[in-house]
Amino acid sequence: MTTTKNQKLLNWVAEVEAMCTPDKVVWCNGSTEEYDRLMGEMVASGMAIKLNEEKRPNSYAFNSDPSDVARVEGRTYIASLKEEDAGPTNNWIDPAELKETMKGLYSGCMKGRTMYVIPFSMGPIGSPISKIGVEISDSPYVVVNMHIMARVSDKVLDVLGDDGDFIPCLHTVGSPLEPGQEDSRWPCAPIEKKYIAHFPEENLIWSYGSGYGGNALLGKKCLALRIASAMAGREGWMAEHMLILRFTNPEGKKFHIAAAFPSACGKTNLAMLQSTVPGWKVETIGDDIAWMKPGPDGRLYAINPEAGFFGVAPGTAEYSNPMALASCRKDAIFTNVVVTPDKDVWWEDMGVECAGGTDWKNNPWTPDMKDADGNPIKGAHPNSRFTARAELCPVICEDWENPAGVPIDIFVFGGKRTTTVPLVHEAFDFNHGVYMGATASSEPTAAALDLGNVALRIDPFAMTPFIGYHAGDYMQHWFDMGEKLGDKAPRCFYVNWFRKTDDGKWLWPGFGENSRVLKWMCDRVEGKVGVRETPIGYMPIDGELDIDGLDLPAEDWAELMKVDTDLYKKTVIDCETFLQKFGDKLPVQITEQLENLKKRLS
Ligand code: GTP
Ligand code: SPV
Ligand code: MN
Repeated sequence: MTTTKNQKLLNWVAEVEAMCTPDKVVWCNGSTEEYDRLMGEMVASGMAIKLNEEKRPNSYAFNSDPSDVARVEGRTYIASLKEEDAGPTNNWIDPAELKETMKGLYSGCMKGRTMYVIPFSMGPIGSPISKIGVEISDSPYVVVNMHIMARVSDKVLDVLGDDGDFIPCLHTVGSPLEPGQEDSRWPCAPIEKKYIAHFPEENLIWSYGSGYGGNALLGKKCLALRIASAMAGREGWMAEHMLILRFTNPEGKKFHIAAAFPSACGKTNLAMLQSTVPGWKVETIGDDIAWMKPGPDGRLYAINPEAGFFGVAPGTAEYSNPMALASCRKDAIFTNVVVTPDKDVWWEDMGVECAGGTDWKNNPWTPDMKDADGNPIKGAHPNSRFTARAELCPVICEDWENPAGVPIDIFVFGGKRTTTVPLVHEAFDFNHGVYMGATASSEPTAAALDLGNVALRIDPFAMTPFIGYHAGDYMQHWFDMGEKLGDKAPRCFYVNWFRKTDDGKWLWPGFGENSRVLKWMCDRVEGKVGVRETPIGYMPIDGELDIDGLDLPAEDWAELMKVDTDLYKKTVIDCETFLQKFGDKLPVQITEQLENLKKRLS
């Protein structure tokens, strides 16, 4: 039951109940009691595994259905009233038609299940910058994850009051149960029935058929990026797929950096990096999403709307990201990892040996197992994830929940490029930085299921799957923000931690050593170091980006710092082809930047 008198909310809940016909409705309050009760029920039903209380207190593991392991971009829709408002990077269906189709699917979809009503706040509860959402879901897994990722509480309903507005987020796993029918361990619908739908003009989200991550935890990608980016475009702020960190120098001067890398390209790692530069320290503010607004002093201020980390498990190790490991030492949820015989968790490149256990498909597994082609069988899915409370991160910044946000000094763009793109370069000016962001490119990762066999994806601002409107208008919005911020706009840089040698080894050590690159950026902001001009941007003068003490052969460093104009020309052709899709919505500033770049490269 609920005490809310908010009529819009009560009407919506009643409507959804009538359409989805659950066995019962439960209003969630975010309490520990609620969390423990749902986990208890899921352990009893076999959906969750309670981990070893001594090794991993208050933590649980889940295995998804093998078909439901990541976001599904091909089934994600921006259903704006007009097709041209969704633009060339989004899937579009007429909203009336999509609602008809989805209502057909929603009809009776929660039969045999409990319908949870989850009031949540993205951003600190009650802060003027925060947004209130209410997710309706028939997945208890969604409820417990939302407890960690968003702020679920009765207090949200107090703030909402009798006539406050909220963003309705409707979710179902799309798997009704007939009387007596046994539930599957991870109910979901087949891919062709999945819909992750957004109605940007109505601030409305409808998700059907998936229980996983960004498809189901609707506060995250659906609300805080797709719906929020559309709002931000209308209202003059920014909602970006960016980590936020504070980098403090030995004198105590603070720099704030926001960085956009595509999914599974290093945001969580950079956000909690252990600096190897003596006296310099990183503190985490956010690892995935930034909401930014110009502040009273004309600078751009950022907050992290989330309350937890939904991080990529594989590769998270003591040597790579000890702060992420520490964040999931207790109170954590693991999805699609190995569960060891002593009921702890393991994944590939965790930096510790594992004799075997139960793999992400719930089968007995040992590390020597091979598939039919002789390749090792992975114990954890490449997109397996941990859900961890941000406040457990040992380097969480004291200002991480400050509703005023932190002033951004530096924007960083990037992606995974095993060739072509050097370790770091700087934009000539803000508009050039926007061009860099708009043409950022990356090789595909396991974070989305259906990208197909593309070798390279141009991924503007790492936002391609998350822009809730026309990507050309979105790019224009970036230029407009630059104009508004003037000389207070952040400095822009482009990085690539992922260059490989011909025999497949990383050229750059990465992880903590990335602090050397961040320090060079801060030195640039302070005017302490110079640059050499290249066709693609400013690059470090030899010796000014400190690589002392690294085991880095001179020829590898030269490779990391090289601008191969022939390879770059190819990338520019790919970018141009991509940008042509924008037609007359392509900002003139982009065309200008592209022409200038071509001239510099020729
Ligand atoms: P999403 O949560 O999907 O948005 O991903 P993310 O951008 O937060 O990526 P994350 O930090 O989780 O990193 C993804 C993968 O890249 C992990 O397997 C990391 O170990 C690896 N990685 C991150 N930083 C580096 C780096 O500097 N060098 C190398 N070689 N790998 C890295
Ligand atoms: C991403 O894919 O960028 C993620 C994971 O952060 S998910 O929440 O599934 O979108
Ligand atoms: Mn992400």
